[in-house]
Amino acid sequence: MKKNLLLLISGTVSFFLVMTFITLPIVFAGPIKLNYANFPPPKTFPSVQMDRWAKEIEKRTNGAVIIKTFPGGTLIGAKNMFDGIVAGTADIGCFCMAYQPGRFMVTNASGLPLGAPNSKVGTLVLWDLYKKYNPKAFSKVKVIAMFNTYPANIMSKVPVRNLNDLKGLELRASGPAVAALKAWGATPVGMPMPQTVEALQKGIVQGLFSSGEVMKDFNFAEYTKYMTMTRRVMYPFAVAMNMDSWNKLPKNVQKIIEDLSLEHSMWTANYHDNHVIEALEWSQKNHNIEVIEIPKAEMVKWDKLLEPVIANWIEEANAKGLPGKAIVDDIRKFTKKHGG
Ligand code: DTR
Repeated sequence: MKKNLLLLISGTVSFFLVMTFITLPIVFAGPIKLNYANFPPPKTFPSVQMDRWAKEIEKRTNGAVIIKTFPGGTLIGAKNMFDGIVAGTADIGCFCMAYQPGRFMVTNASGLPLGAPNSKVGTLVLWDLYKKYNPKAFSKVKVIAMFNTYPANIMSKVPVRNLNDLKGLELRASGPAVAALKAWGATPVGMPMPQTVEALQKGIVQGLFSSGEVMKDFNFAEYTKYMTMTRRVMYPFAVAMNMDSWNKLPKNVQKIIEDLSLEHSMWTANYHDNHVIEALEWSQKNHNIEVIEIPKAEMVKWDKLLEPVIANWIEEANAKGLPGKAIVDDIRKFTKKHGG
C-alpha cells in the first residue's frame, strides 16, 4: 500500500517535472512565431488553405506556435516567392510552381494534360511524383504542403465553341497551360493571377485559362461571360519552409507539421474541387454565364493537338538529364491508381 503511494507520488512529481521541462522554454521565450507569405488576396483558395493550416498548427501545438499570415503579396510577390523563402524573407511561403516551369520541371509535369479529372487526383499524383523523384529543386527548403488545381477551363469575353474560335485569342496563362493554348492556336499571355484583373479590364487579354473558381474569387464573371469546359492542364502549387526556420523548430513541432502535410494538401484539394463547382453555379446565377461543353468527337481533335506538348516536355526533360518518358509514364500510372 505504502509502496503504491510512493510510486504514485514519484510518478506525479516526474510528470510535472517533464511538463515543466517541455513548456518552460515556451513560457520564457513566448510562443514560436512564424511568418507565412502568400501572393494572392485573402479568400482565394491558396489563402484559404493558408488560414486553415495556420489555425490547425496553432491548435495542434496548443498555441506554442503562432503563424502570422501575409496574403496578397504583402511580404513576397508571386514570382519571387521561392527565392524569398530560401533567403528567409518569410519563414513559410506558398507558390505556384507553374509560374517557373523550368525550375520545377518534375513537379510541374503533374500539370500536363495526362487525365487527372480533379484536384484530388492531381494532388495525389503530385505527391507520388515528389516522393519517387525527390526533385533537387527543393533541396534548400522543407516542403510542407503540395496540391494541384482543378483542370483548367477557358473563361473568355467571346464564346469559344471550337478550335476556330480560339485562333489568335489572347488568353492569360502560365506554365504547362501556355504550351496547351499554343497547340490549340490561341495566343497565350503570361502573367501571375493577381495581374489578370487589370489585364481583363483594359482588354490586354480576352480571357484566361485556369481553374474556374477564379470566376467568383476574382469576380472575373463580370468580364468573361463564357466558360468552355476543356478540363485539361493543372497548375501545381507548393508550400515550403525556410531550412533554418525549419531546423530551429523543436522536434515535436516538426512532427506535427509533417503529420499535417498530406492531410492538409488533401483538405485543400477537396475544398478547391467543391469551390470550383460552387463558383460556376454562382457565376451562372449571378452573371448569366454560358457554359460551353465541347462534344466528345471535337475534343478528340483538341487532345490530338496536345500530344506534341507532352512529347516536347519529355524532350526538354531529357535535355536536362531527367528521365522524361519514365516520369510521364509514372504520371499516367499514378493517375490510374488514384482513379483518374
Ligand atoms: N490557375 C493558376 C493558379 C490559380 C488558380 N486559382 C488561383 C487563385 C489565386 C492565385 C492563383 C490561382 C493561375 O492561373 O495562376
